[in-house]
Amino acid sequence: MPYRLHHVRIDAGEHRQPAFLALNPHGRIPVLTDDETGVTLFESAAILLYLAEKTGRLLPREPAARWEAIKWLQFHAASVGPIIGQRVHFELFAKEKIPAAIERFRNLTNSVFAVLDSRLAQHPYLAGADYSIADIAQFGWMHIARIINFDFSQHPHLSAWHARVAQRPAVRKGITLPEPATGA
Ligand SMILES: N[C@@H](CCC(=O)N[C@@H](CS)C(=O)NCC(=O)O)C(=O)O
Repeated sequence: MPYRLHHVRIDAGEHRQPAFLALNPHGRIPVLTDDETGVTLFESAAILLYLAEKTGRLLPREPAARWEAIKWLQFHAASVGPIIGQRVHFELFAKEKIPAAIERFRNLTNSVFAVLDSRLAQHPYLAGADYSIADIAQFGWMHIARIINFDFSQHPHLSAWHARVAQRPAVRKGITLPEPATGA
């Protein structure tokens, strides 16, 4: 689908400006606006469901597989994202290093890695046989985890899935966006 990408500069605080807060009062990326329908959305899981419904793609129609996809999409939104996000905060950014918080979110990260690994031991993709919006959602955090050395190499099925998804042409394009700032 044709789209226009707007790079919201978190480092410059653009996500705290009134123009952006009008789109997402919680001041977080991503946000989707659809000029065709006038729909504005925040929360990546809602955005993915919207795009899947609009295009009729990447969300199985058959009920069992469809609900598997939605379940794993929610697992991303409610568990994996917040847990890794808190680990990033306590381990990398918090000025005060709190050992109990660091240990808690390391343990929780390893626990969600293990859950994903066991699912992917049985199926090539999270919804089952086919790639879906559940994989797109999970890939985002898994890719960041790999980059910042939150190691999941001891989970072979999760690692193989990550490598498989990373090779998809649209994913390869997606991880290069937004393009590096030119300094302009
Ligand atoms: N649950 C939200 C999480 C969004 C989120 O936390 N985005 C981060 C970037 S990955 C952000 O905008 N952070 C800015 C901040 O925390 O000030 C989603 O899945 O869309």
